[in-house]
Parts: sequence; C-alpha cells; structure tokens
Amino acid sequence: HYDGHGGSIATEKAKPELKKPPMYRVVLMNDDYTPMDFVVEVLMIFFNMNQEKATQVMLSVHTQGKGVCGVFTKDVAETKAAQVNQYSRENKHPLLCEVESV
Ligand code: TYC
Repeated sequence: HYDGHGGSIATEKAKPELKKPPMYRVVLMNDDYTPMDFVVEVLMIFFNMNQEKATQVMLSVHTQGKGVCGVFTKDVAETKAAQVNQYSRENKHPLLCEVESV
C-alpha cells in the first residue's frame, strides 16, 4: 500500500539489488534505395527473426517510415545498431539503424 513517499510497503524493499535496467529501442529507418531483400536479411541476421517476421517488420518500416527491431539494454542496443550500420555500409546501402530510449 501507499507509504507516503512515493514507494509502497508491498514493493519498496523487495529485491532492491535487482532493479530493471533502462531499455532502448533499436529502430530501422526507411529509405528509397535499400533493397527489401537486404532489409529482410539484416532483420534475420541481427535480430534473429524468421523470414516471415522479418518481411512483416520490413514492410511496416517501408510503409510507416520507421519501425522497431527490438528492445534491449543500452550496450546491446548500441552494439546491434552499429553492427547493422557497418554491414549496410559494407554492402553500399544507405540503410540507417538508430537507438532511442523507451
Ligand atoms: N523503401 C525500400 C524500397 O522500396 C525498402 C526499405 C524497407 C528500405 C525498410 C529501408 O528500413 C527499410 N526498396
């Protein structure tokens, strides 16, 4: 119940060493040049999606302008975004992957 200083008697002392870390969205941006097949490949390689799920997310990014690939801790999110951007540059595609806090 309410404890008068923003916590609760039921939860404030429960496992104080196990706080949830802040989470970050990894988002893919649409562009006019990256081939759809390449985006699907990226989602399968770096976000462990099957072809059906990857196609669904790719088409959502294509239609909506951007889309969430996954939600991770800060270090994992930043590593995945950097890996996607490096892989895209290596393959001469402008595909852009960004991190935003949830
Ligand atoms: N718009 C691209 C095309 O028509 C496909 C695409 C989808 C590109 C998603 C980027 O994040 C992206 N070839």
